[in-house]
Amino acid sequence: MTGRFRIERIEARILDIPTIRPHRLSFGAISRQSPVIVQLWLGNGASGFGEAATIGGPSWNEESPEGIRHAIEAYLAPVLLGQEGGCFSDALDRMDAACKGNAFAKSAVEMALIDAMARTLGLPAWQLLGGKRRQSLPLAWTLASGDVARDLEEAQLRLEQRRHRIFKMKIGARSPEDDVSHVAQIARALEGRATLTVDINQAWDGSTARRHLPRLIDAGVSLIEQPVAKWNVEALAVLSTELGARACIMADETVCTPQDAMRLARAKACHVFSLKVAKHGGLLRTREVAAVAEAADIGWYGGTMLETSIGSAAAAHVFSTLGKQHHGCELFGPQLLVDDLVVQRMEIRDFELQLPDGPGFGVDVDPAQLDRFDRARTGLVPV
Ligand code: MUC
Ligand code: MG
Repeated sequence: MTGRFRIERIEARILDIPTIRPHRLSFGAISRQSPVIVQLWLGNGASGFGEAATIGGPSWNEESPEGIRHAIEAYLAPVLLGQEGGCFSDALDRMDAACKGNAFAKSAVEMALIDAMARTLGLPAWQLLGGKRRQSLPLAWTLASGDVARDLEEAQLRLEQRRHRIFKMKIGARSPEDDVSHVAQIARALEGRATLTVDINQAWDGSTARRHLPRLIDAGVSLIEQPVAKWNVEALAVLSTELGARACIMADETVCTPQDAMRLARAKACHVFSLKVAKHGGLLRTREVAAVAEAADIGWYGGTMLETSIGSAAAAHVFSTLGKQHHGCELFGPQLLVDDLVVQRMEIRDFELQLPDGPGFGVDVDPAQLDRFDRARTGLVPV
């Protein structure tokens, strides 16, 4: 080994970036994102960036920005330093041997490694991930202000700008009756012009979901994400059977590992997987989960953890390599943040996100923006 591609240095920092408006989910509202940004250098001086974003600290799942950074610095970086950069699967094995779980932390490191290798080879990352099959994907926007008038104003503007015509509504914080009424008002106002989906983020039990989901479908909702707790595969299976002719049930929190994917497929518990690079533990494992979906005749959706343009572009690269049975993507994180970390954002044209085709993930990080939002400089400002 010449040392050219040896992994030389790995750094992780936490940034705090405010959102353009409070983003309300079933488990709370967020007013900032705190992505962990990883930079990884190879022996030849080339470097790449990775990102792991959580939603509401450790509210969405077990990992928090502080825990992710600690796992990277204390356990993941030490087992990779000095190793051959091009051996991606070996790097995953080493990280797994050193550290159980911690999928988000591993994904940020693997992302930075793949970006660094692709950049030093002068290739877009999709070339190291099986090759692209598409240049763009329909892009959803999430309506989560909690207010019907504000949600409608956002939706109208995005339709006029030809940016989004798939709208996902985050529900589950209020009573199911209030949620149904909120969604129905939006559905009536957008009828014939947009596709509507809902994400309940595990808030309902099985019987609440059986009672209220048909009313959401009557209102015009066609894709229903994670209505029940992540462990409740049995309820997902019942809902998929009962509602399958009229709408699709999508698993999000329930589907993290390839083994989760197998379990859902065997139980016929959903029609779609929401794929997210962070929860699967990286780009290669996202492809493994997608392979189970394809083999089981389950569709996929390009999910987000509201990453900046670094993590969103990485996700766009792996999504570009996947099969045809998709429901678009929601890589809108950069637009929800007051500012971004890259020189130029990915283009959105004719309701589709365009794949950035330059070297690595095709976006160039602005170091001044990293410094501007770095928690080590700003301190953690309460919001
Ligand atoms: C989730 O559970 O899907 C993604 C988009 C959004 O608005 O919230 C997230 C998390
Ligand atoms: Mg979700």
